[in-house]
Amino acid sequence: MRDEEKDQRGRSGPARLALGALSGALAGFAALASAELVAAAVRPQSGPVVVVGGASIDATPAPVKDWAIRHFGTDDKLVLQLGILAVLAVSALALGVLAVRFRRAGAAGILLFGAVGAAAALNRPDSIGITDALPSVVGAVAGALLLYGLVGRLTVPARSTAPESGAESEEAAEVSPAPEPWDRRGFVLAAASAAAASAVAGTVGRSLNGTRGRDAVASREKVVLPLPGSPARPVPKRAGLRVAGISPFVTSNQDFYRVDTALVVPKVDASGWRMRIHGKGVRCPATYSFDDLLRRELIERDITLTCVSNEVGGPYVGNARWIGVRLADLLAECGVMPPSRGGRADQLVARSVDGMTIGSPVEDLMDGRDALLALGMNGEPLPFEHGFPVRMVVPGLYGFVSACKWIKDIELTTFDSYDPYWVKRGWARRAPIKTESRIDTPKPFARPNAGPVMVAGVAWAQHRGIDKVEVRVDDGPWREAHLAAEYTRDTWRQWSFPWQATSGGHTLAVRATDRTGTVQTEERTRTIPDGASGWHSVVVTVD
Ligand SMILES: Nc1nc2c(c(=O)[nH]1)N[C@H]1C(S)=C(S)[C@@H](COP(=O)(O)O)O[C@H]1N2
Ligand SMILES: [Mo]
Repeated sequence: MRDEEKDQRGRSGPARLALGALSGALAGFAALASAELVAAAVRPQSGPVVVVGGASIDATPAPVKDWAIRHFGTDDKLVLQLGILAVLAVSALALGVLAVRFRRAGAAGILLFGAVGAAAALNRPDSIGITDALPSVVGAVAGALLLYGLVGRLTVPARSTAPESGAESEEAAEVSPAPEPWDRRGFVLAAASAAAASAVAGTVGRSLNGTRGRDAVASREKVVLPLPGSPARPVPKRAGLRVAGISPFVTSNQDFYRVDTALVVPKVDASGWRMRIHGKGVRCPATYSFDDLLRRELIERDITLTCVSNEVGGPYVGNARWIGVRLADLLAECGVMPPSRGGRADQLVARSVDGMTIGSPVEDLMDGRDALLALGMNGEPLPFEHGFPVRMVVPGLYGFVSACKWIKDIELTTFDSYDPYWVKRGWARRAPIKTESRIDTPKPFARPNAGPVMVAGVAWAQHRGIDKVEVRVDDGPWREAHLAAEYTRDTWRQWSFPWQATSGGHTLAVRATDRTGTVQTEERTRTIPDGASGWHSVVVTVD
């Protein structure tokens, strides 16, 4: 066996496949890095991982999404992106190995991923057109070319010494000195420069994407919220109980739960923001700027927001002080009538800059409750995560049927003619908040000492109000808890129950009664389609 033949054998073995895999990984890295750079030029939301992630979120069946929210909480988006990156990494390695044998197929595989990214980008609800496909396309082409080139270095340069004439070629090859088994130097050089170039492209893209929201950040910092014409009344001392471990009456912006489908938090520049009101029965459609809203009479209200995905005892409920414009006033100015007064539209569909659609009953929005277009939260402009510059907040309705963040459009329509985002995915069209209560302290599986133990928590039935909270220890009778003063019926209410704990294991349960006299039902239901029900209970061991 001649030397170069041996070399050739060796090269098609594991070492060459490993170098193929490395080429694949480099190509994948180059693809993502150049896509990031192009996305910075087009718009950050058009990057392949973001659009594929967004498409996955939209396509995820409701029960799976619910499970993800339950298990990963607000980290669900991070987990999703890491998942996508893992799939891409494995695919890149595999395509690299494939390319060692089938160079074109490997490169074509990368292009195929690019096509998937481009298709996802063009189908995003917030797509601004064909340019959204550019990051995926450019990235894939860069990756494919790199893979093709790198793998080329792994094979013997065919007849590196050009024969004098065709007839002699066979012989010439036989007698020529053994060619370099593969272009080792070329490969290392190309791989290293590709890695370096990708790192630079990726870093530049990242930082450009980061500065992209600068105008939005500046516009938010410039906002001065005027004093509300109708301020919230001060929270009475007796609305907050002094019990360690109880949810504070007002949830800070920091601690406020966040639930949305946005992989990249929309950064909207308030100075360019416009919101249109139009649709069925809108006599005079209108468009508002942020300043238009700031100049109007503002009202300030404490309203407790609840997510339909909140499990019994779960964390997706919070109470904030909102400042904003009364939505019913704007609607009335546009000539909108509630259905009970002959209005043609029974559903208001709010659209966000990221393509979310949220439908609320017009009747509820105009029945006198403080349905808000909120501009501020707990004394500052809305945080970006919570909908800057403007969002809706409606007492008594779950967030998915009322609380559109980053709102940009309000369309009056009917429930019969349009299903918004969540309804298309199996959630209810109408979803008033269910009467619920939660034990904040003691925590599950806590080990308090025998003797006096303060059991405490919150109860909510927004826009109906909480009238009674009862606590039950094991199979004992329901006993009334102490209720903190009610602030308004649109906020949650704290409660406490002094318990003489005896040693051993105990189950504490809580239930609330709302002002319509309805007792919180024991019947456990899932969150989908219209919110979880059931009693919250906590098991503790008393030492
Ligand atoms: N644009 C947009 N608005 C949205 C959502 C969303 O996914 N996108 N989620 C809704 C849901 S399900 C809830 S419960 C509330 C949560 O508001 P928060 O994140 O400020 O707590 O926002 C609502 N508004
Ligand atoms: Mo929600």
